[in-house]
Amino acid sequence: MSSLEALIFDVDGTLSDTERDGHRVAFNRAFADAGLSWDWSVETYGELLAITGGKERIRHYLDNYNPDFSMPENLDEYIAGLHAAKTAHYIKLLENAEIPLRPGVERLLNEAREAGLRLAIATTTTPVNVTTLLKSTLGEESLDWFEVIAAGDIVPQKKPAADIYDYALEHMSIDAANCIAFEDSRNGIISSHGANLKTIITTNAYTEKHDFTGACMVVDSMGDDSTAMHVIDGHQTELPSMTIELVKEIHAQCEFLAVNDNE
Ligand code: XBP
Ligand code: MG
Repeated sequence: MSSLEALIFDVDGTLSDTERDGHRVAFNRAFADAGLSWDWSVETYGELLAITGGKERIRHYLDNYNPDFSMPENLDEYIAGLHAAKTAHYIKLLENAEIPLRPGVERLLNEAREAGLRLAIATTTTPVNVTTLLKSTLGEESLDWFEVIAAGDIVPQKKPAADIYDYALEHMSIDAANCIAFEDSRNGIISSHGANLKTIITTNAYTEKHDFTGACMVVDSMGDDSTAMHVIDGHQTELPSMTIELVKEIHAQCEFLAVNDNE
C-alpha cells in the first residue's frame, strides 16, 4: 500500500470561500470601471462557476447570457483587459483582509507541516491571487510551505482537465498514489481524479449540491474550535475536525474510483 506523503490543495472554495464575496465582486467592479452595465448576481455567478477560469467565464457569459453585446474587434484582448482589472480589484479585496481562510484550514496546514508532509497547490485561478491570499492570511513565509503553486494559465487546459494536477505531480516528482487532493467542486474532483488522486471534498454554498461520486469523503468544512466538521458522505468519523491522522486513515482506506466526466 502506498503511504501518504503529500497534500495537494485547490484554492477557490477549498482554502477560502473566495467566489461570492471575492471574485464575483471583483468582476462586477471591473465591469463598472469599463462602463459596462453587466452585474453578476449571486445566483447568476453560481451558474457561471460551471466554467472555470475568469477569462473563460467572461467569454461564456457573452456567448450565453449577453449575445446582443456588440463584440469588440479583438475580443481576446478586450477580455484580457477586463480580466486584468478584475484581478487588480480582487487583490485589493485580499490585501484588505476581506477574505479569510475557511475553518480549520490553517490548523490542518500546520499539522501537515509538523507531520513532515509535503504541500502543494493546484488551482485554476491567477497565480498572484493565490500568493496574495496566502500572504494576507498566513503571512509571507507561508509561500515557502508549498513545494509548487500550480495556477492559472501555466497549463493548456484548466479544470476539469487534469493538467494542473499533472503539472503539480510532475514538479514534485511524486506518484499520485502517495498524495491526496482537497477539492470543493465537481470540476475540481474530475480534475484531481483525472490525475489519479484520491480526493477529499469540503463543500460550500455554491457546491453543496454537486455530484461527488468517487470522493473518499465529503465534509462541510475542515472543522475548528468554533465550527465542527460534519460528514456528508464517504469515510465516517466522530471527530469534529479533519486531523492529519484522519487524512492518513482516509488515504489508507479509500479505494480510488475515478468519476466519469461524461456522466
Ligand atoms: C476557480 C475558478 C477561478 C476563479 C477566478 O476554480 O474558477 O476561475 O473563480 O479566477 P477552481 P481567475 O477552484 O476549481 O480552481 O479570474 O483568476 O481566472
Ligand atoms: Mg475550487
